[in-house]
Amino acid sequence: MSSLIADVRSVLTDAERVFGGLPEADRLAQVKERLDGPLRVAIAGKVKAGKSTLLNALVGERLAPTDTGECTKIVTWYRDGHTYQVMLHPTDGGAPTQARFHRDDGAIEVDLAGADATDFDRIDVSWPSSSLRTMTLIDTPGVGSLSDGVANKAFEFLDPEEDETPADAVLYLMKHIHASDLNLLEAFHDNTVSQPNPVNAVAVLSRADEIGAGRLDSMASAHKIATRYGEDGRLRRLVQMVVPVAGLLAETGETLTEWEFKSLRQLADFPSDELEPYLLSADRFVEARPETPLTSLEREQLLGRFGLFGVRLSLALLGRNVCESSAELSEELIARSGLNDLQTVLSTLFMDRAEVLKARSALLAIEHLCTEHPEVDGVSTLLAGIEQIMAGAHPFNELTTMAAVRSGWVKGRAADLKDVEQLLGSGGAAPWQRLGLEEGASQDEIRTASIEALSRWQRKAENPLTSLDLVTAGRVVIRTLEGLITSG
Ligand SMILES: Nc1nc2c(ncn2[C@@H]2O[C@H](COP(=O)(O)OP(=O)(O)O)[C@@H](O)[C@H]2O)c(=O)[nH]1
Ligand SMILES: [Mg+2]
Repeated sequence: MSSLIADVRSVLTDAERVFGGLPEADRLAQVKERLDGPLRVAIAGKVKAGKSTLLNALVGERLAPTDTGECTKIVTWYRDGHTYQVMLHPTDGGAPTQARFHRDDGAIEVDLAGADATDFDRIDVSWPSSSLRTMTLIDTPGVGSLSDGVANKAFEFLDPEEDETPADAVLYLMKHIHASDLNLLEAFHDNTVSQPNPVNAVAVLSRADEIGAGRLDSMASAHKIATRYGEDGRLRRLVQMVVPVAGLLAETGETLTEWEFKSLRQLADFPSDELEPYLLSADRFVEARPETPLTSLEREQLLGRFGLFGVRLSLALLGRNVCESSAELSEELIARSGLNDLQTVLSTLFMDRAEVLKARSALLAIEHLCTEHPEVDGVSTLLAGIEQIMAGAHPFNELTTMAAVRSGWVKGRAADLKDVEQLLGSGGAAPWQRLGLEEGASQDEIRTASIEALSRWQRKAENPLTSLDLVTAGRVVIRTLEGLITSG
């Protein structure tokens, strides 16, 4: 792994020599900074898919403004920093300027000083936050139903044809599968390291609590639907998996206030058979008779923070004394929102592979610079060097092979294909995950399982009845297993 990073750094040094003294050298400095920095994860999807809400849940703070507002039309980066600072990057390529901002209910409202949202390419927020230390999060405006200008901007951002991809990985939020969702995903992927590549994308079935119209089994239904989506051939080609998340519940769980807890407590103490009819719809809940606890306005406020499902769930948890303090309620809401599951997925699929994903982005960026400037001396040697790493580096071969299997291009028995995917790390890159062992498996167990899998795949690769594609995939698997055995 680190030899890959070393190779990439050496290409970068060569590139610095080739572009030395030219204005493009700046771009290389950015590539270098990016290689050293946290993984960049973009949150994409249609307007109102719940992107900003989920971003806040991941950060654990209400930073990104939700719903509409001028600033939600601009791509916004949230990164860890020593100070609280907001920079505006003008569309015309001019120098970024520092902006004033205030917080509205936590959300950072940036003062554009009378300028238009289209005047800016991006907003860069630096914010001291431990969650952002390992991962820079990029909130995107979302495609569809807003003005065309904004939609185009989101496409440009995600489409690597326009520039090197600004993100190393992407979380794609969707409420339902629409044809246009699939096109957007395809636009994000590139053909350089591989064919359309599911390795750096995970889909989130967002606003999962709304699936069962507020019923308490909503999340169970959402899990079933997510599993079904995850088996859909078109989606498998594009994302690693589909995770259901109720972002609003997660965000509120992370930022629960004492007032909210007390208000829910009051509602939970009210006779439940009298309250029940008002919990059937949002309108009824807000317009409930005056003798129910809280004012209409307060109930509406709760609804905005919890959603109908969240209110019902909280009342059930408090009523049955499952939760007795705001800390307990908060923990329970987060667990039931699916946020913890998403975080596990992010850490096994993205963070554990951060070096490979960053190396990939860096090579793509240098390659892009080279193809833009074929006239510069030494560019063709650089391109050949990049090509060599792309084709030869084992971590990239793993990614390419995994993508090929998931795309249905490799023919073979379902069990074999599943075995290939797992060994290549589709369920996590740690040795125990690849070998399907328990977490904490000993070196001996890992070694034994690796040797067993190795001889299995050697036999398959030599079997004349194995399809040529599967033999090729099998060779990559064999190389992975040899690595596990020698490093163990
Ligand atoms: N019920 C429910 N509402 C949500 C959820 N996530 C977001 N919303 C609401 O959907 C609206 C749009 O959310 P936002 O995060 O701004 O979506 P974005 O346009 O994709 O960034 C807001 O009113 C949110 O409160 C969710 O998980 N459940
Ligand atoms: Mg938003």
